[in-house]
Amino acid sequence: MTFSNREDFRNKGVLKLSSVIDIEKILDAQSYLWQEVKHKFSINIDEPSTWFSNAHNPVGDAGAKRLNGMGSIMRELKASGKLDEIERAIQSSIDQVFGTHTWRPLDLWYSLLSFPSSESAWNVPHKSWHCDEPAVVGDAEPWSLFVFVFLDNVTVDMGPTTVVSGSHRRAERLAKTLGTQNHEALINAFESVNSGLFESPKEVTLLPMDQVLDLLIQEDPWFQELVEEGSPDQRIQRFIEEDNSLYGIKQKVVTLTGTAGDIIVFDPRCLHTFSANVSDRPRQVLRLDFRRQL
Ligand SMILES: O=C(O)CCC(=O)C(=O)O
Repeated sequence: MTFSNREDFRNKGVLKLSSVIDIEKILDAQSYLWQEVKHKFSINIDEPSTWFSNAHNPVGDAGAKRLNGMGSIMRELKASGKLDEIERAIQSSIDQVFGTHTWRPLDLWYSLLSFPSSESAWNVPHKSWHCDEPAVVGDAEPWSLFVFVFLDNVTVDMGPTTVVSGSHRRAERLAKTLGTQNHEALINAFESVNSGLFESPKEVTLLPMDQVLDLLIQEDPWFQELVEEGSPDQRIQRFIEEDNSLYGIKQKVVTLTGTAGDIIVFDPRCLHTFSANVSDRPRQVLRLDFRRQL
């Protein structure tokens, strides 16, 4: 069971762990979060008329509207200890899957709160696909794990993060032939998650994250189509429902949906992007990152 979870994560770059956090703790965290949001932005979750009363915040294009300025709220929530019990529950599930003392959380929590947008139908997004870590040759694991924490039920229409599962392995494969050395600046920029991993950073061969999408597009029309517009029916069929693979690696768009109390562990080398929240509820998701232990 544990082994298969780890294998699944290794293959897909995404792993859902259900009911990790007790619902009472989730409801407490929800209420702390919204108290702060109300205090700082005069936004009340139960009163949609308050969500956009400030024309400049939430910000973002038609698809995804987020609150600028959530960083200080998340820092205060973390410092107050109000997220500690949730963090312990997450750590214990991570330990069960990956082994104790293999991954430890950073101090930083992120808010991925997003508000309903003006778009009417959900579609597989075509914009802003990116990776958040380079693919390092000889390293089957990322430097960090992103853990998405569901404070509420999140369905597809609520603008879940979308991920190309398997794409981290396609990036690894490309890195073997097209990776280069002398990326000290890039490696140093990730010091909070990779310090101590490399004796000689300039000799590390890697594929920087800003090269991955273009190279995938060059070798595979599936990725070319991914970044082009199309109707929801056609794109959902092509990218979510159909099975596709190349070089023995399955690729599929998966949506990070879940139930309050679930977590999803994500490999930041996978291509991913936001999607439009076309529902009438804010998406209540937080993110906590873990780093590899030496
Ligand atoms: O808000 C989203 O769904 C996108 C999240 C994302 O890109 C990230 O957490 O790195």
